[in-house]
Formats: sequence, structure tokens, C-alpha cells
Amino acid sequence: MSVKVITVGEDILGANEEKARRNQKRLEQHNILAVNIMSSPGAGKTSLILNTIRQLKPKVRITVIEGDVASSVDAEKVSELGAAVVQINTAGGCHLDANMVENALNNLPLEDTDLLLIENVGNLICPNEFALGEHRRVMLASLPEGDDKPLKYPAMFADADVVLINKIDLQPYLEFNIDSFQKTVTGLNPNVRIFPVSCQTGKGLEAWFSWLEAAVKDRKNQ
Ligand SMILES: Nc1nc2c(ncn2[C@@H]2O[C@H](COP(=O)(O)OP(=O)(O)OP(=O)(O)O)[C@@H](O)[C@H]2O)c(=O)[nH]1
Ligand SMILES: [Mg+2]
Repeated sequence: MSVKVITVGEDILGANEEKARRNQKRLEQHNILAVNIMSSPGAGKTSLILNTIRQLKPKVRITVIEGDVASSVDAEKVSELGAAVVQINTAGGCHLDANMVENALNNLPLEDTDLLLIENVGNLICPNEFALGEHRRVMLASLPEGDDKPLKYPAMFADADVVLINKIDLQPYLEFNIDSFQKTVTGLNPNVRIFPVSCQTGKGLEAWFSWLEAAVKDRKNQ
């Protein structure tokens, strides 16, 4: 008798891709650009989102999905700035998936949104394997993590549209070689844009804001 083998990983990823395509279509019906922001815990995803809301708020209507294993700490910070936000708690899950994002979209004002920023769960192993319906992927690295992370977790950097190197204000205290980091990342991903920034001092963030605004405009013109 033949034995039926179900490869669980492929099955889950296939179903997720399908749902992600549906999320993306829905976002496009509202002319929304969705950006999936990924990094290790504490690299500065929420700090980047808060800076982005403060800077672009007058021009771009920003809505946020916050992904964390537990708590609503990040969503509360976003909400204080007046942006619509939904917090997803994954209850142990180490990444967001398209199903979770679909639920969040049901609870967000899509008619009043130009840009959806999705903060993924802090993790360098698997978030990039799960499409959410996003149009752009942003990977955030930070100086205290060390410049070898693209060598150790290449998949997270290989399909990012933008890599931000955050916490450059800490350069005097840390041995982080920005040139060799950039070389490794472009070796993995030749077309990636790389922006060294500090979410604390604001240095370098102009380049990020410009890139993001241009991407929002592109979406509107499609
Ligand atoms: N020195 C310095 N600290 C920063 C910078 N950006 C963020 N931080 C600090 O780093 C810590 C973590 O920042 P968050 O923005 O919460 O990081 P996160 O990636 O959202 O963290 P999780 O949601 O827990 O994964 C906070 O204490 C921030 O104030 C920076 O550019 N320079
Ligand atoms: Mg956060």
C-alpha cells in the first residue's frame, strides 16, 4: 500500500502565499503601500516607525500593525502619536503570517491609509519566509548586534528592498565595520538600498524618508 506523505512546511507556506496575495490585492484596492519591517529584538523597529510617523504625518496617512509574542507596549507608543494601530500577539509564534495580517486589516481604517507599516516579531530566523501581502521588505540591523549578522542569517538580508543600519551614534563604542557589513549585504543582494541611520539622533533618516515617500507615490500611480 502506498503511503501519502504530507510535507507540512510546504503546505503551510503554500496556504500562506495564497492568503498573502489576497491581502495584497485588498491593500491595492485602497492604493495602500505595505512595508514589512524585520529585525532582531531591539534593533529599533518601533523607534523607526515612531520617527517615520512624526516626520511624514502631515503628508502621508500611516497605519501600523505591531507584531509581538506578548504585550501591547509598542502599539501604545504608536497610538500616542495618533496613528491607527492593531497589536497582534503571536502567543509564542516567532513571526507574523498572512492570516494574522488579514485579521488586523479587518480592524484598520483602510480607506484612510496611504502607508501600512508592519512591525514583524523580532527574530532573524524565519519572518522572511512568510509573505504577509507587503509590497516592500525592510531589514533593520543595528551596531550592537555585530557586523557579522548577514553572514549568519543571510536569508533575512537576501530579499530585502532596504537594509537600514541603525544606532550609528554608538559607533565610537563598538567594533562594527560598516564597509564590510555593506559588502556582505550587497554580495547577497546586489540591488538592495542600504541606509546607515540613528533613530536616536535622526542622522541619516532623510534618505529613508525620501525612499519611503517615493515608494508611496509609486503605489498611488499604479
Ligand atoms: N543608541 C541608540 N539607541 C536606539 C536607537 N534606536 C533605538 N534605540 C534604542 O534601542 C532600544 C530598542 O528599540 P526598539 O525601537 O524598541 O526596538 P524594536 O526592534 O522595536 O524591539 P522589539 O519590538 O522588542 O523587537 C530602545 O531602548 C531604543 O531607545 C539608536 O539609533 N541609537
Ligand atoms: Mg518593537
